[in-house]
Amino acid sequence: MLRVLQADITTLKVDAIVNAANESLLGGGGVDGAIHRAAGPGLLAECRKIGGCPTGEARITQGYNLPARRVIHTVGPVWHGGTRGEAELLAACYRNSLELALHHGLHRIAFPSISTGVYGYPKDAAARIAVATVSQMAGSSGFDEVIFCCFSAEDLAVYQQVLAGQRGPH
Ligand code: AR6
Repeated sequence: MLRVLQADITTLKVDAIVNAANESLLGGGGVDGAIHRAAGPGLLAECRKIGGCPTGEARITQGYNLPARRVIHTVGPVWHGGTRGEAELLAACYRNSLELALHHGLHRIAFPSISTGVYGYPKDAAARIAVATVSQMAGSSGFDEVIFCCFSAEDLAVYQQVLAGQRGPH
């Protein structure tokens, strides 16, 4: 089941929240900074041991002081105009994060809008990829709930529009 809501992802009590990280996995600004602040120093210590993550892939850690049990860290593409495989890499982030969740028996998972902040991916195009990729996978496998967690009212409106379009006029 797909859901969209407006919230701070660090407050969600789900099996796993997804972090829009960078390749170092050592923290940063945006949602990454918020997740590290809320989780506490244990998260950074575990991330250091992982030793980084290539763009499009995903890695899993514990949730430490977060209400979510686990954090799935994925690295979205930097937007360069769309000609450097950004769409495929963004889809891979969603796919690899969901595969990791399934592998660890995590059935309620929340995503932020990966790459649409500092990394500059156009919001509408990114939401279409997020919804299409998650619907393809979540439909056929054992997820109870996949949440698109929007930070702003503007992002919420974008996702609502994409989801409405996907459900179609029929
Ligand atoms: N809860 C949910 N969504 C949030 C939160 C929050 N607490 N805070 C921000 N967002 P960004 P990126 C939204 O920039 O574009 C970091 O420095 C935000 O409004 O966090 O993938 C990393 O270390 C936007 O919609 O991630 C990387 O260096 C979305 O999260 C780089 O930024 C993603 O924005 C990654 O850039």
